[in-house]
Amino acid sequence: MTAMIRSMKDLPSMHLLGAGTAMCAGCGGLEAIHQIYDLIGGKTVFVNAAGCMTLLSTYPFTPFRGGWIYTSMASAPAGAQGVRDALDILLRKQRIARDEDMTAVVLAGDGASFGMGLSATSAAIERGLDFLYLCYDNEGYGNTGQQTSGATPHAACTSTDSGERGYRGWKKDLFAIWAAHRPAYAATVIGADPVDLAKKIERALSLKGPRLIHALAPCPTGWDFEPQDAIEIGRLAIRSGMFPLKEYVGGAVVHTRVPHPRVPVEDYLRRQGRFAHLFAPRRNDRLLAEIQAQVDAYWRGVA
Ligand SMILES: Cc1ncc(C[n+]2csc(CCOP(=O)(O)OP(=O)(O)O)c2C)c(N)n1
Ligand code: SF4
Ligand SMILES: [Mg+2]
Repeated sequence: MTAMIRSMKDLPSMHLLGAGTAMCAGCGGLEAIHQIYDLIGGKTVFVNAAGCMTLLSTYPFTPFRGGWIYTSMASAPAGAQGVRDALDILLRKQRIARDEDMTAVVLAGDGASFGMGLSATSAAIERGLDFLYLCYDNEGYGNTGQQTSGATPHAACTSTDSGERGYRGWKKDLFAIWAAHRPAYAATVIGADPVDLAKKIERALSLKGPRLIHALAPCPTGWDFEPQDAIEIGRLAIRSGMFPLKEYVGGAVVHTRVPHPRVPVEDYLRRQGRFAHLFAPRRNDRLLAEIQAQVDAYWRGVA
């Protein structure tokens, strides 16, 4: 097998992604990106905002078979605009053929997607930019030590919010922020449900315009659980209703999985060290009830 590999392009993507990199074992973001990359393939230019996934590339190598560009945290959607414009000019001047066209793909974490890059994202959607936006959401600034981000869930402990209450704020709703812009498509996915993920990627690829794929990324390092539990934690995020799987297309929101019966949120929370303060030294019934009530209210609103 080794003798047949003449270049990086001869390797299947599953081997390329993560090979020789500094990613953590059990990384849920990497799991989702593996699956997504297998579907969207190498005719892509990845515009990667600074974060954990930039470690996939070690200059001068990148596991992406198309193109890869590194940007500052706030600038990936602007970078994607530049890529799209350049490709359109090359097409117009017939410097590349139609079948050589590529898809501009933003790859960004939640810190970039929910916070620093939000204004550039909003502007790109407003302009109707034809791009895919992949947000892997590990619910904190993972690469710099899991500081609180706009995606951090209520009561979670991070390196900047600790103590009995953890983070006092609430996770922003990125899907709703995108939907309010009336994009071509928006979906939430998780690597632990590959069938649902694959259907959504296929739907996104069949459309043009701004398209969001928001992947929850269970993060053993930042959430404090054993790497082998990553899939189980991801499934519990869905079964507890904490992370709804849904899509926005043609102006309508459809839930693609409705957990029934839902397991209590504490089944999900107690598996993660970032919520350990809710269970010991004393059980914090008030905070647990607050989180459960918010999830219950969400699902009451789902027809
Ligand atoms: C403007 C700016 N501020 C801070 C940083 C330092 N920095 C690099 S990666 C990172 C964390 C990014 O968090 P997120 O987008 O959630 O991605 P993750 O690291 O979790 O994969 C930070 C703060 C930066 N690159 N640019
Ligand atoms: S810190 Fe979390 S998101 Fe980043 S590589 Fe490690 S497991 Fe993945
Ligand atoms: Mg993050």
